[in-house]
Amino acid sequence: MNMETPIQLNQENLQEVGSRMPVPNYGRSATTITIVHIGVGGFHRAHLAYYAHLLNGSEASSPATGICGIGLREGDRKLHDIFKTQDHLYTLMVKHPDGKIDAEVIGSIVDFKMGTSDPEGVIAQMAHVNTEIVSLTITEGGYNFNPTTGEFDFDNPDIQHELQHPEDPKTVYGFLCAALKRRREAALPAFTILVCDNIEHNGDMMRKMLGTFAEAQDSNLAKWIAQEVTFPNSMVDRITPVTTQADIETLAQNFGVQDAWPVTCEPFIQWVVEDKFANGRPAFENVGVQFVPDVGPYEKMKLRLLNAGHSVLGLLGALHGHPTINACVEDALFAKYLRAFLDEEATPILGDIKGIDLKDYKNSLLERFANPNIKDSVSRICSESSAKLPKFLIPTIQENLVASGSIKFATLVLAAWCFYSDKKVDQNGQALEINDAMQRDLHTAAAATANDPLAFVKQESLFGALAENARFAESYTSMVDELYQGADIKKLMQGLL
Ligand code: CS2
Repeated sequence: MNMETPIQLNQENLQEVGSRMPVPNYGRSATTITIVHIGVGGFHRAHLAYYAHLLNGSEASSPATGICGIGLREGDRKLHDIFKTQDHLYTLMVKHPDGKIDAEVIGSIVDFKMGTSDPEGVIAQMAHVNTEIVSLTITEGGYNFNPTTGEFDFDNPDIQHELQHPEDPKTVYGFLCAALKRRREAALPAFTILVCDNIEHNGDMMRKMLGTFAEAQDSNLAKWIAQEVTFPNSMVDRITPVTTQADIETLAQNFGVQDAWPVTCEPFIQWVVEDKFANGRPAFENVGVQFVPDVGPYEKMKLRLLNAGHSVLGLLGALHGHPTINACVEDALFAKYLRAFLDEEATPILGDIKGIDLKDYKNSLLERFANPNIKDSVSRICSESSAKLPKFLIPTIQENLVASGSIKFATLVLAAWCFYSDKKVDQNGQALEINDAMQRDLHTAAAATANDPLAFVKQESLFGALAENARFAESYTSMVDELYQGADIKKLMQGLL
């Protein structure tokens, strides 16, 4: 298909856009906002918002579920402004392995508010009588706790400000408490807080963090929250690469639609959630969401296999100079290495997961990673490694140390991460794109490797007491020594297989 003039995506043009790709078949103006979502990145738009859209399309008669997006950081303003011109419509481009792209306009997000400039609007939306759920994708590093102790970080100046000035919230905790306080005062039921980030026991973690914050701010409110709010644990899954200019152009050229910020993703989608909703929920089970009594085993499986597998490929791939995850698994050595890590280090400590064949799961992971059309950049995978590795990879090493299991495949990834943080170039001398909230600390610690080979892994907030374990220290030291002496990463990988 080659279109002459792409049509601008917005509500007014929706019918015309509908001649080029599927568009919402439900009345968007009649939706009821029952979900308020904090952190509207690509993942939310490919996942929860997509499920809500599917449900709306299948339930023509009942009121459609509307989502109000919330941005709590100035960086969210770009999407806020684009959404304004597009009536909160966006295109989801599902990329299949054979090169086919299914593009569809998603209509479930119907409003977007910025906490930085309209805090009252955000609180009022959460406190609205219709709000059933406040969901979150604020990234693994966004929950304000110490990764090794798991304790709430009261040193954050924004948190200190909110404790003194509950009426002027800045963080997710300040906003949630302000809104819950208002609901309690208005004798409205609480809402469910639904965390959709890759953290084991993500709901339990949130219950603890919000409880700690609320206790420090208003202990009566903390009691009410403990009794009334529910925090289902959930496992979320859909690979959602960063949108590129090329995606925007493909959409305009091949589909004839102008969308300033489409979202691309893989065909696979999964959401496993505990059915603990304080104030009702959409009938998500009708569109494939799995409700289970205990999501723990699913979360652990996904974090320790998929997310850890991504980090293994990402950090080793970055050093070698592979640009994407599919380029990594097209390299037979990387594919073999990944499989060895999954089979020999990640799987033994997972145990049995009821109803899941781990072999099938791993095979499907390799297929998903290999999707040549996805082009998921290793820079996305390596971004915020300081928030990811303590949840995805380091526990696997710690548990294998206790169980006398293999640690070598994961340990090389930590050595690669040190080299990556220190040198900031790949092994061909090409600059790496590094995004990490702890970038400076990581660099400083890594740069001390020449004097102390364990300097990087002595960062306790990330690695706990790992450096004190003799077996780990020996293995890591020899790997980091070889890397710093210029050994090729692929040779080191080969040597471990
Ligand atoms: C990735 C995840 O950020 C990462 O490192 O592993 O974003 C991953 O793509 C998603 O969790 C897939 O569901």
